Amino acid sequence: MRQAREAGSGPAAGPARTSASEPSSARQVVLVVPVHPPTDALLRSTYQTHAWFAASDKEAFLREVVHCEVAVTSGSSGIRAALMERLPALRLVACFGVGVDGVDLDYARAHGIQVTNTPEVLTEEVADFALALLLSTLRQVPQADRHVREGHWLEAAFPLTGSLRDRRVGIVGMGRIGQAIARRCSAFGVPVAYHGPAPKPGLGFAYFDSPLALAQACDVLIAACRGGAQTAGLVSREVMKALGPQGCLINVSRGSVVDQNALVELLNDGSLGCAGLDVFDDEPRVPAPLVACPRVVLTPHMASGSHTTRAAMGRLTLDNVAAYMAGRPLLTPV
Ligand code: 8YV
Repeated sequence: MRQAREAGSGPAAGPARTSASEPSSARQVVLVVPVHPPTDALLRSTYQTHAWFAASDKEAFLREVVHCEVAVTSGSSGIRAALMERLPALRLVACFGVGVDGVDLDYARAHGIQVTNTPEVLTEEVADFALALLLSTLRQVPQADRHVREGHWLEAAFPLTGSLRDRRVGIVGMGRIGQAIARRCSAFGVPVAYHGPAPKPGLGFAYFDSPLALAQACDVLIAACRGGAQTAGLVSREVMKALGPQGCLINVSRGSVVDQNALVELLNDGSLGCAGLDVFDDEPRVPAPLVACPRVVLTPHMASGSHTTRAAMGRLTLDNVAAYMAGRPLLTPV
């Protein structure tokens, strides 16, 4: 088993790991999945990179990167323990994204592999997007756009829509993103309540100790919690039923948080009013019944996907890699 190192210690701080006969491990990076192209270009121009996702001969690839200490991946894909096991020199996994549910953190911890993510730089963007999705879903903005484009306005007025007025919003997950969503909802004049592992003193919003109790008190539910085993299925069939036929579910968290099969059934039988979804169980595959459902707004996991925010995420990812390479403390260790 590899030895755990002190947080932030990169090759410059550690004992010499290479000899003349060994290929140098310094300035080499494994790219696990494709990330933001400008960040990818910066990584490729700064380091010797090895793209796992593009390697046709995986065994030859693993021999080539046997001394690589750094891997870069996305928040949504992470890196599986099975791959970490095959990278014996791995010391840093730098995630382009705030979520690290795709990284086997227990494995990383047990093997002295540090993990970084990109918190804060995407908080406001994701919260903006949650509100965009909420208003688009309730007011049926994409459906109305299609009505105009397809010439139906010439035949009939667009039907009246639901509204954010008189709604009570429940937020599942009151971390940085949940709080940024709550601030926006307050500015829109709608009351907010929340559920999380524990109440957060000083926020001034009502706390409910289960998603079901929250859904019973609200008619809009916004999932903004982290993904992973702890939150899998948190928005269950019962929770969505409690939102009711006028209820609205928004998900900017992870597909795993919502029981997707139950969601489809409840939308189709009218037990749940509408949904706005940026994340899905098996991305980029979206079940046909969701695609066919007229009361759903679907977006391709893009809440953080603006030029500005993805560039900031890229800078932070690169800064973490550079800190590791220089033996400095990591900026945003998980
Ligand atoms: C990104 C995300 O879409 O931050 C996260 O956890 O899921 C997103 O912001 C993703 O990391 C980009 O690949």
